Amino acid sequence: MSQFDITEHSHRRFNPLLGEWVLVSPHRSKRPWQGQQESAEKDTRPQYDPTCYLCPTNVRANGETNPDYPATFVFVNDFAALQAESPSGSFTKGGLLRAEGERGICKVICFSPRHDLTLSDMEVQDIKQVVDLWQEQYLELGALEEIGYVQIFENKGSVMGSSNPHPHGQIWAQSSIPGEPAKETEQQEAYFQQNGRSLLADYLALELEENTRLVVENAHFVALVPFWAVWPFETLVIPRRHFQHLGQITEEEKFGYADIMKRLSSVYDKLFQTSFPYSAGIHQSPTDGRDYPGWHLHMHFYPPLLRSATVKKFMVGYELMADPQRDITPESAAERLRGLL
Ligand code: H2U
Ligand code: ZN
Repeated sequence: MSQFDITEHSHRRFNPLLGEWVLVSPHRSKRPWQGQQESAEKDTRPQYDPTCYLCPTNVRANGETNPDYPATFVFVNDFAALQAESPSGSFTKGGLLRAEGERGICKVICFSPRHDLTLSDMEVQDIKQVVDLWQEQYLELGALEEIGYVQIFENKGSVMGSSNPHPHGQIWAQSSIPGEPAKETEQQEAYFQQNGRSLLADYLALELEENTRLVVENAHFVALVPFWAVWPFETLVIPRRHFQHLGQITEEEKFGYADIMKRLSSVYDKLFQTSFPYSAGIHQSPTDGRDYPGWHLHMHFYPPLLRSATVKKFMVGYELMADPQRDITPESAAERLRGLL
């Protein structure tokens, strides 16, 4: 038998942020494809769409009129999945049937008044204002007694379930800490307790040394395809400085963040010559009043596209039943993205 080669042979990779494994099958990326093709999204949108519920001056589903906002705009989601006034309480039976009331606040954030833009088209100066708003919202919502965690995210493209092409994201803030950030909390705090350093700072140092999975970087942030990536062109955006949450980011770092967002989304758009769909989200420390010295803020980009604007990756079969799996290696995905800079 030949010697184990990570670029050729099936292997499992460990995700230290979640404490979970991913199956990587590099040889399998050569298989033919005759399955479903997603239709590519045509991008010919007007600057202002009179039927868009996010454009300035338009009326939303609940009858409210959006102001004529010049930059960003935030409002409470008219169809919120979580409500602040929801009664607390719990239900249990036999230890196996368990339910707990969950309170929260859901908001929608418009990144720009322009209906036709996405983050990749926006000026760094304007994206920085989105970062300002994320910071303000994290601090405002996180300060509320009943809020233990604030999730900021963006669904981009109809294939990711976005209901509207107007550039926007969402915030769901809730009383408990949901699954993914709870796992990341456990892993990061355990690592910090053991090593006295941040897991992601140590990981970033390794990646800078290996220099095979980096995509774009500037003085404050690095975007890379993580060693344990599940989605074909998944990336992780990590600030070079170890800080827990957006309340601690400096003005200069905010510009660095905006610059990385612009450059990364531009590279993504070039990959399959399409407005690249993804779900992206910021993970940062919980706001339940506890101290989380190990937490290192970061952002995940999970794009579903695999080999063209029309062929996406499915999470089915083995992945639903066992572990996530990928064919093209994170190293080759990073190389392809870097080549588009
Ligand atoms: P998505 O495109 O990611 O679904 O986000 C849009 C959100 O906007 C969605 O959660 C809300 C939906 O509930 N919405 C309003 O709050 N008001 C409206 O008039 C329509 C949609
Ligand atoms: Zn619009």
